[in-house]
Amino acid sequence: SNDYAPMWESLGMDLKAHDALLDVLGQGYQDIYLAQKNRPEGMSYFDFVMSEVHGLRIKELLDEKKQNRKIIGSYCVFVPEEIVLAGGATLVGLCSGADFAIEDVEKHLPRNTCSLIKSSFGFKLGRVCPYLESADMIVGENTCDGKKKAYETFAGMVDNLYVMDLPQVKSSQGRSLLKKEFERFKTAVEELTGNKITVDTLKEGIKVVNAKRAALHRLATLRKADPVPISGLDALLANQVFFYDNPARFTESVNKICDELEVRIKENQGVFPAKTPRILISGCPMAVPNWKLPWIIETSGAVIVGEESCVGERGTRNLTDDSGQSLDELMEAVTDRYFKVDCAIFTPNQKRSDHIVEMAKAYGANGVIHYGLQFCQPYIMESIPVENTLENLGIPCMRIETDYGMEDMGQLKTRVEAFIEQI
Ligand code: BJ8
Repeated sequence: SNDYAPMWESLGMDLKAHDALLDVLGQGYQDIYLAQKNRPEGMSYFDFVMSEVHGLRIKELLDEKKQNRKIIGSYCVFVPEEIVLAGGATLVGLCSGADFAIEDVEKHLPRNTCSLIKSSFGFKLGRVCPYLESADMIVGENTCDGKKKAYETFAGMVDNLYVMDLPQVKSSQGRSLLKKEFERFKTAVEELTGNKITVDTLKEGIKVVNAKRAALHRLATLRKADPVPISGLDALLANQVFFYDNPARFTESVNKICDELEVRIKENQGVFPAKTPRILISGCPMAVPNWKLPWIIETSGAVIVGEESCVGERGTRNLTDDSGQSLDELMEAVTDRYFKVDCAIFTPNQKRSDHIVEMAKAYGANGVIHYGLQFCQPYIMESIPVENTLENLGIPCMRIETDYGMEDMGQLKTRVEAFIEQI
């Protein structure tokens, strides 16, 4: 990895702190991922991607930049990759799943801020995220109050923050706000890249992103089998890499794993034995390297069969209609697609509960574990009606509130084990 030091240095990163981060990440990957048994061979691609997540992939992005291609970073699945690709730019996810520079962060943010927001600040303040440092534009969005207000402070730490407004209600006014914001974003992308977005480029962008999503749909469907052919940890990793990788290569790699899983299913081969208790995870997004809860679940006698999450099915389930003949028709289709995302910042948000029930049934889950990041009001508030809905239908549910710290590992494991025993 030392070969990349000059590259990281050129991005203004703190090499010492970054080395320490990579050590922790590498060790965590070893203990959590490589320690798993019966992994599909195709996962070796993702092992490689993860080992090069701050190396080769960054080099590729910097090579793109040399060719005058712009890099856009985002913290939310509401930022439409279709439009970014149509403008000839590349989108990367910036959400971070590990604590960093906490003391520094708490000079800028109240202590009772969710780990995800704190982590984003920590990676910036600690200068350890090469994606963030490579980005030509960083998109913030008015979602939860935490992020919305944090971006006001974040604007003083970076010089290229663009903030997208978002509706909170799924009304016709809400939809028209989203459409206008997507139009404004399209113009901003055009200005950044100097490329005019056309019917053809937008159609192509839609096709590329739809193909990525369709590959993940295929993977999700294969997890309905019993025994399950892939662990929840590995499926989560594919959903996480979705935000970083070259789109075409990602699609191809996921489809390759699916080919392998189809054979496994035919041969009745699983990653855990048949009849292993099946868990659906629902709630806040899990960004790399936030593998804590899935790891606990899958080392406690259960297997995760789905993620109702933005790093998962909530983020990828809908495709964008690419049949429009004019730019406006295509922009309408993009708007329609994103307007269906049932993030807990929306009120009311019945569709999300419906989707959780639908997923629990479709994947044959014996129980749902609701994952709420501490201090995340939208998801923790919503977890109570979600639990009520599920339990009224006889689907056991456990609500967990945690953060990126490791202090509660033992306690969580005890609770998860008790839940799995009872379902
Ligand atoms: S569309 S889920 S990616 S906003 S965990 S920062 S909600 S306090 S991440 Fe999200 Fe977009 Fe919604 Fe999806 Fe706030 Fe909660 Fe923290 Fe969160």
